[in-house]
Amino acid sequence: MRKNSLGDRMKEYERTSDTKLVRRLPMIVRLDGKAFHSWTKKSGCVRPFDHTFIDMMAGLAQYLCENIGGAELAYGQSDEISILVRDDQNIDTDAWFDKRLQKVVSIVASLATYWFNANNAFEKKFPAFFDARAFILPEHEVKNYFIWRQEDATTNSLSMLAQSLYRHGELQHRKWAELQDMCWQKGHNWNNLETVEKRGFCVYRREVVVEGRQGPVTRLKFLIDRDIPIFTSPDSAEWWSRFLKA
Ligand SMILES: Nc1nc2c(ncn2[C@@H]2O[C@H](COP(=O)(O)OP(=O)(O)OP(=O)(O)O)[C@@H](O)[C@H]2O)c(=O)[nH]1
Ligand SMILES: [Mg+2]
Repeated sequence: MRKNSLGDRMKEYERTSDTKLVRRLPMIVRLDGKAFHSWTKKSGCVRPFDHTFIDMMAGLAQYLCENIGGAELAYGQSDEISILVRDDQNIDTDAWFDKRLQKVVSIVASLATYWFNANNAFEKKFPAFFDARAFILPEHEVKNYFIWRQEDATTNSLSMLAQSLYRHGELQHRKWAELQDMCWQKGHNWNNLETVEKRGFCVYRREVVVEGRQGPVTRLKFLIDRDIPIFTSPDSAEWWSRFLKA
């Protein structure tokens, strides 16, 4: 074959944009609903927290964990889901799609878009789309990443509650305690919201007993946890230990 044939030249163009993330380091994949401010409105989502929508997002997180090789933990809040993916379980563990960035993000976004639309539980079914990004980070930042997203969830949660009770102009430049107080004045104590409304949900493997051929057997399955701890709390250290390397 002639060197520098048309195919070689085109493959070279492709190859230079085919980024691979570093092996054996934790990878985070985050997806986010595209223009969900309008999608939730058109679909008739209840404000401030719509449990049909939250259940769809939690079901989506479970589906993604089951379909992303190496997924260990998913954390969801609002219209976003972050997934911790590992490829360092054993010395010969393969990385999902070789950690090729374009493959990973395009497949995750299409898996999400497929599942979410196929399982849309609203009466008015508007098409929904997701973007996805993936990156690696040092082991000691894994927990901090999830703390960052959970703090965002908590701030959003109080804003969502306040926005459902007051006009936009009344809420500008208000501090956390002021917003809480304003909600309380209208009979809504933010502290008494459900955990999933205040800080999101997780999906991770837990033991379940299933019926095998020779009686009940224990299996590990990805399940939704709607009662997750505050990630910065010292009490959550044991909960975290199942996802973090020593
Ligand atoms: N009514 C209702 N809306 C929600 C709920 N959860 C999330 N949303 C909406 O989803 C939006 C998600 O915010 P963003 O992801 O920042 O904004 P976006 O409109 O999706 O825009 P892009 O992500 O940049 O495409 C929120 O601003 C809310 O409007 C819910 O439980 N009920
Ligand atoms: Mg969005």
